[in-house]
Amino acid sequence: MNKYFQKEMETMPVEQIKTLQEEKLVKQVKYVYDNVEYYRNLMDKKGVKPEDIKGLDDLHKLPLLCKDDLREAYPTGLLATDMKNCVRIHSTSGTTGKRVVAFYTQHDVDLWDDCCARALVAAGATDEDVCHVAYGYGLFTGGFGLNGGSHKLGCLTLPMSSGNTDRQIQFMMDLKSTIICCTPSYAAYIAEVLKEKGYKPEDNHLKAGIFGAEAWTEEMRRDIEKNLGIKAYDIYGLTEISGPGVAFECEEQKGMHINEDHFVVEVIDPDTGEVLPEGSKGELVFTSLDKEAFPLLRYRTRDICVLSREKCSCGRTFIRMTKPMGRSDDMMIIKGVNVFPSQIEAVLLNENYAPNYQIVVDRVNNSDTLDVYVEMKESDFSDKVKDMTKKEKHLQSAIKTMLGISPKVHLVAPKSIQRSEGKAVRVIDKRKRLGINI
Ligand code: DLL
Repeated sequence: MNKYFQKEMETMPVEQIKTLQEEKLVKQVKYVYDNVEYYRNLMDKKGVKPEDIKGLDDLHKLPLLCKDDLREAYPTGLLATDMKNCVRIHSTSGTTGKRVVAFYTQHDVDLWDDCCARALVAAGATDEDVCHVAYGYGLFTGGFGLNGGSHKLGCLTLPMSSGNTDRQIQFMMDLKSTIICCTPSYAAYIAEVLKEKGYKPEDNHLKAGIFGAEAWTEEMRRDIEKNLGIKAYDIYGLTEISGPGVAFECEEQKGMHINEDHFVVEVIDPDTGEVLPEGSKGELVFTSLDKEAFPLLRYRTRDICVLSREKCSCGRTFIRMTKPMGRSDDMMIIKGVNVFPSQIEAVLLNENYAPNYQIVVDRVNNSDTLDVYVEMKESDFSDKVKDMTKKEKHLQSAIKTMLGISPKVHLVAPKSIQRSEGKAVRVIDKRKRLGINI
């Protein structure tokens, strides 16, 4: 069984990776300057010319690019090639403002497929596997991305898309799916429905799952692994930088290897934009190295992570990123305290609740309120008010210990919180209606 999809790249000595990145970077910067007026203007404003970028040490001289730039340049302002050379678009699921549209040439799709194939192989997949892709297909990159990787590897690909969970289960059982790719929240839901239908974890043929596109905790990983009887791997990516497969987990499950032959990564202080030394916690910034249609230089992801160059026992030499610790724009400030939904999720799973919850933030009489709605498991459900109140108080105090502020916890009936088939909506921040800048 092959341990790597592209061994030469994935295990290249670090010094060589850096040399490769330098060569590609110089070319990509010139290509962007020559072909993307929007970015050329930003560089001119900063007084940087392509000749000033001779290697990785010069990267910080380039202007940072953020989502607002992409919105401003919508739809084609950052396109670097003629539209006739493009074969596909994808788009973000943004609910506010203009969507972001990313373009791909065939070359871009090929590289992206490689990245996803690497992720599949790292999760133990071979061409003998049946790869069940239950990420959404369409403008979202999840379905097509993993589909492309699965094809390239030669798996039998089931392009299920998300939703219609009964049909997912029927195909999974009848066609003996061995690898499942979907959001972690959908995997948890599929596991729940399997259980309801009377299946035990050992009844399915799955051996691994490739889950990403949203924040999920180690506790949730253990839950999914137990309930589906699989090993659960993380995968990271974003539409602007291609889609899933920018980084992927190996059997170590200690952070995700970033495909450094295609992307350079930096970590910056989200407030000042200053580049931070390796090992610091900060915002991830990516620079594409060999894209044709939608190359982005120094794109701010808003994802907060730590990078590590520590040697990995899997043999891959690509730098690793931690699971994003929430997005800097996912972070809620409640009563002045920074709160990430993942902190609340970790408490709930530690306390043996299922990952079905919703967080509602509001402001009443000028004071922030935090309500956490948590679904009971069937087995824990009680119609005795006293029992429920005791459980709510216990959870309230566990969350207070984690966050430092006290939420109001509401235990709600099993199945009363809407399940997600794609990215779960965990937070409703009602303060937005007050025009508060949150
Ligand atoms: O979510 C691409 C993707 C599809 C990744 C399938 C993995 C699997 P967007 O819709 O553009 O693209 O959202 C990108 O999702 O900036 C992160 O905040 C978040 N995200 C993606 N992967 C992870 C992950 C896809 N593994 C945004 N853990 C990113 C936590 C993730 N957050």
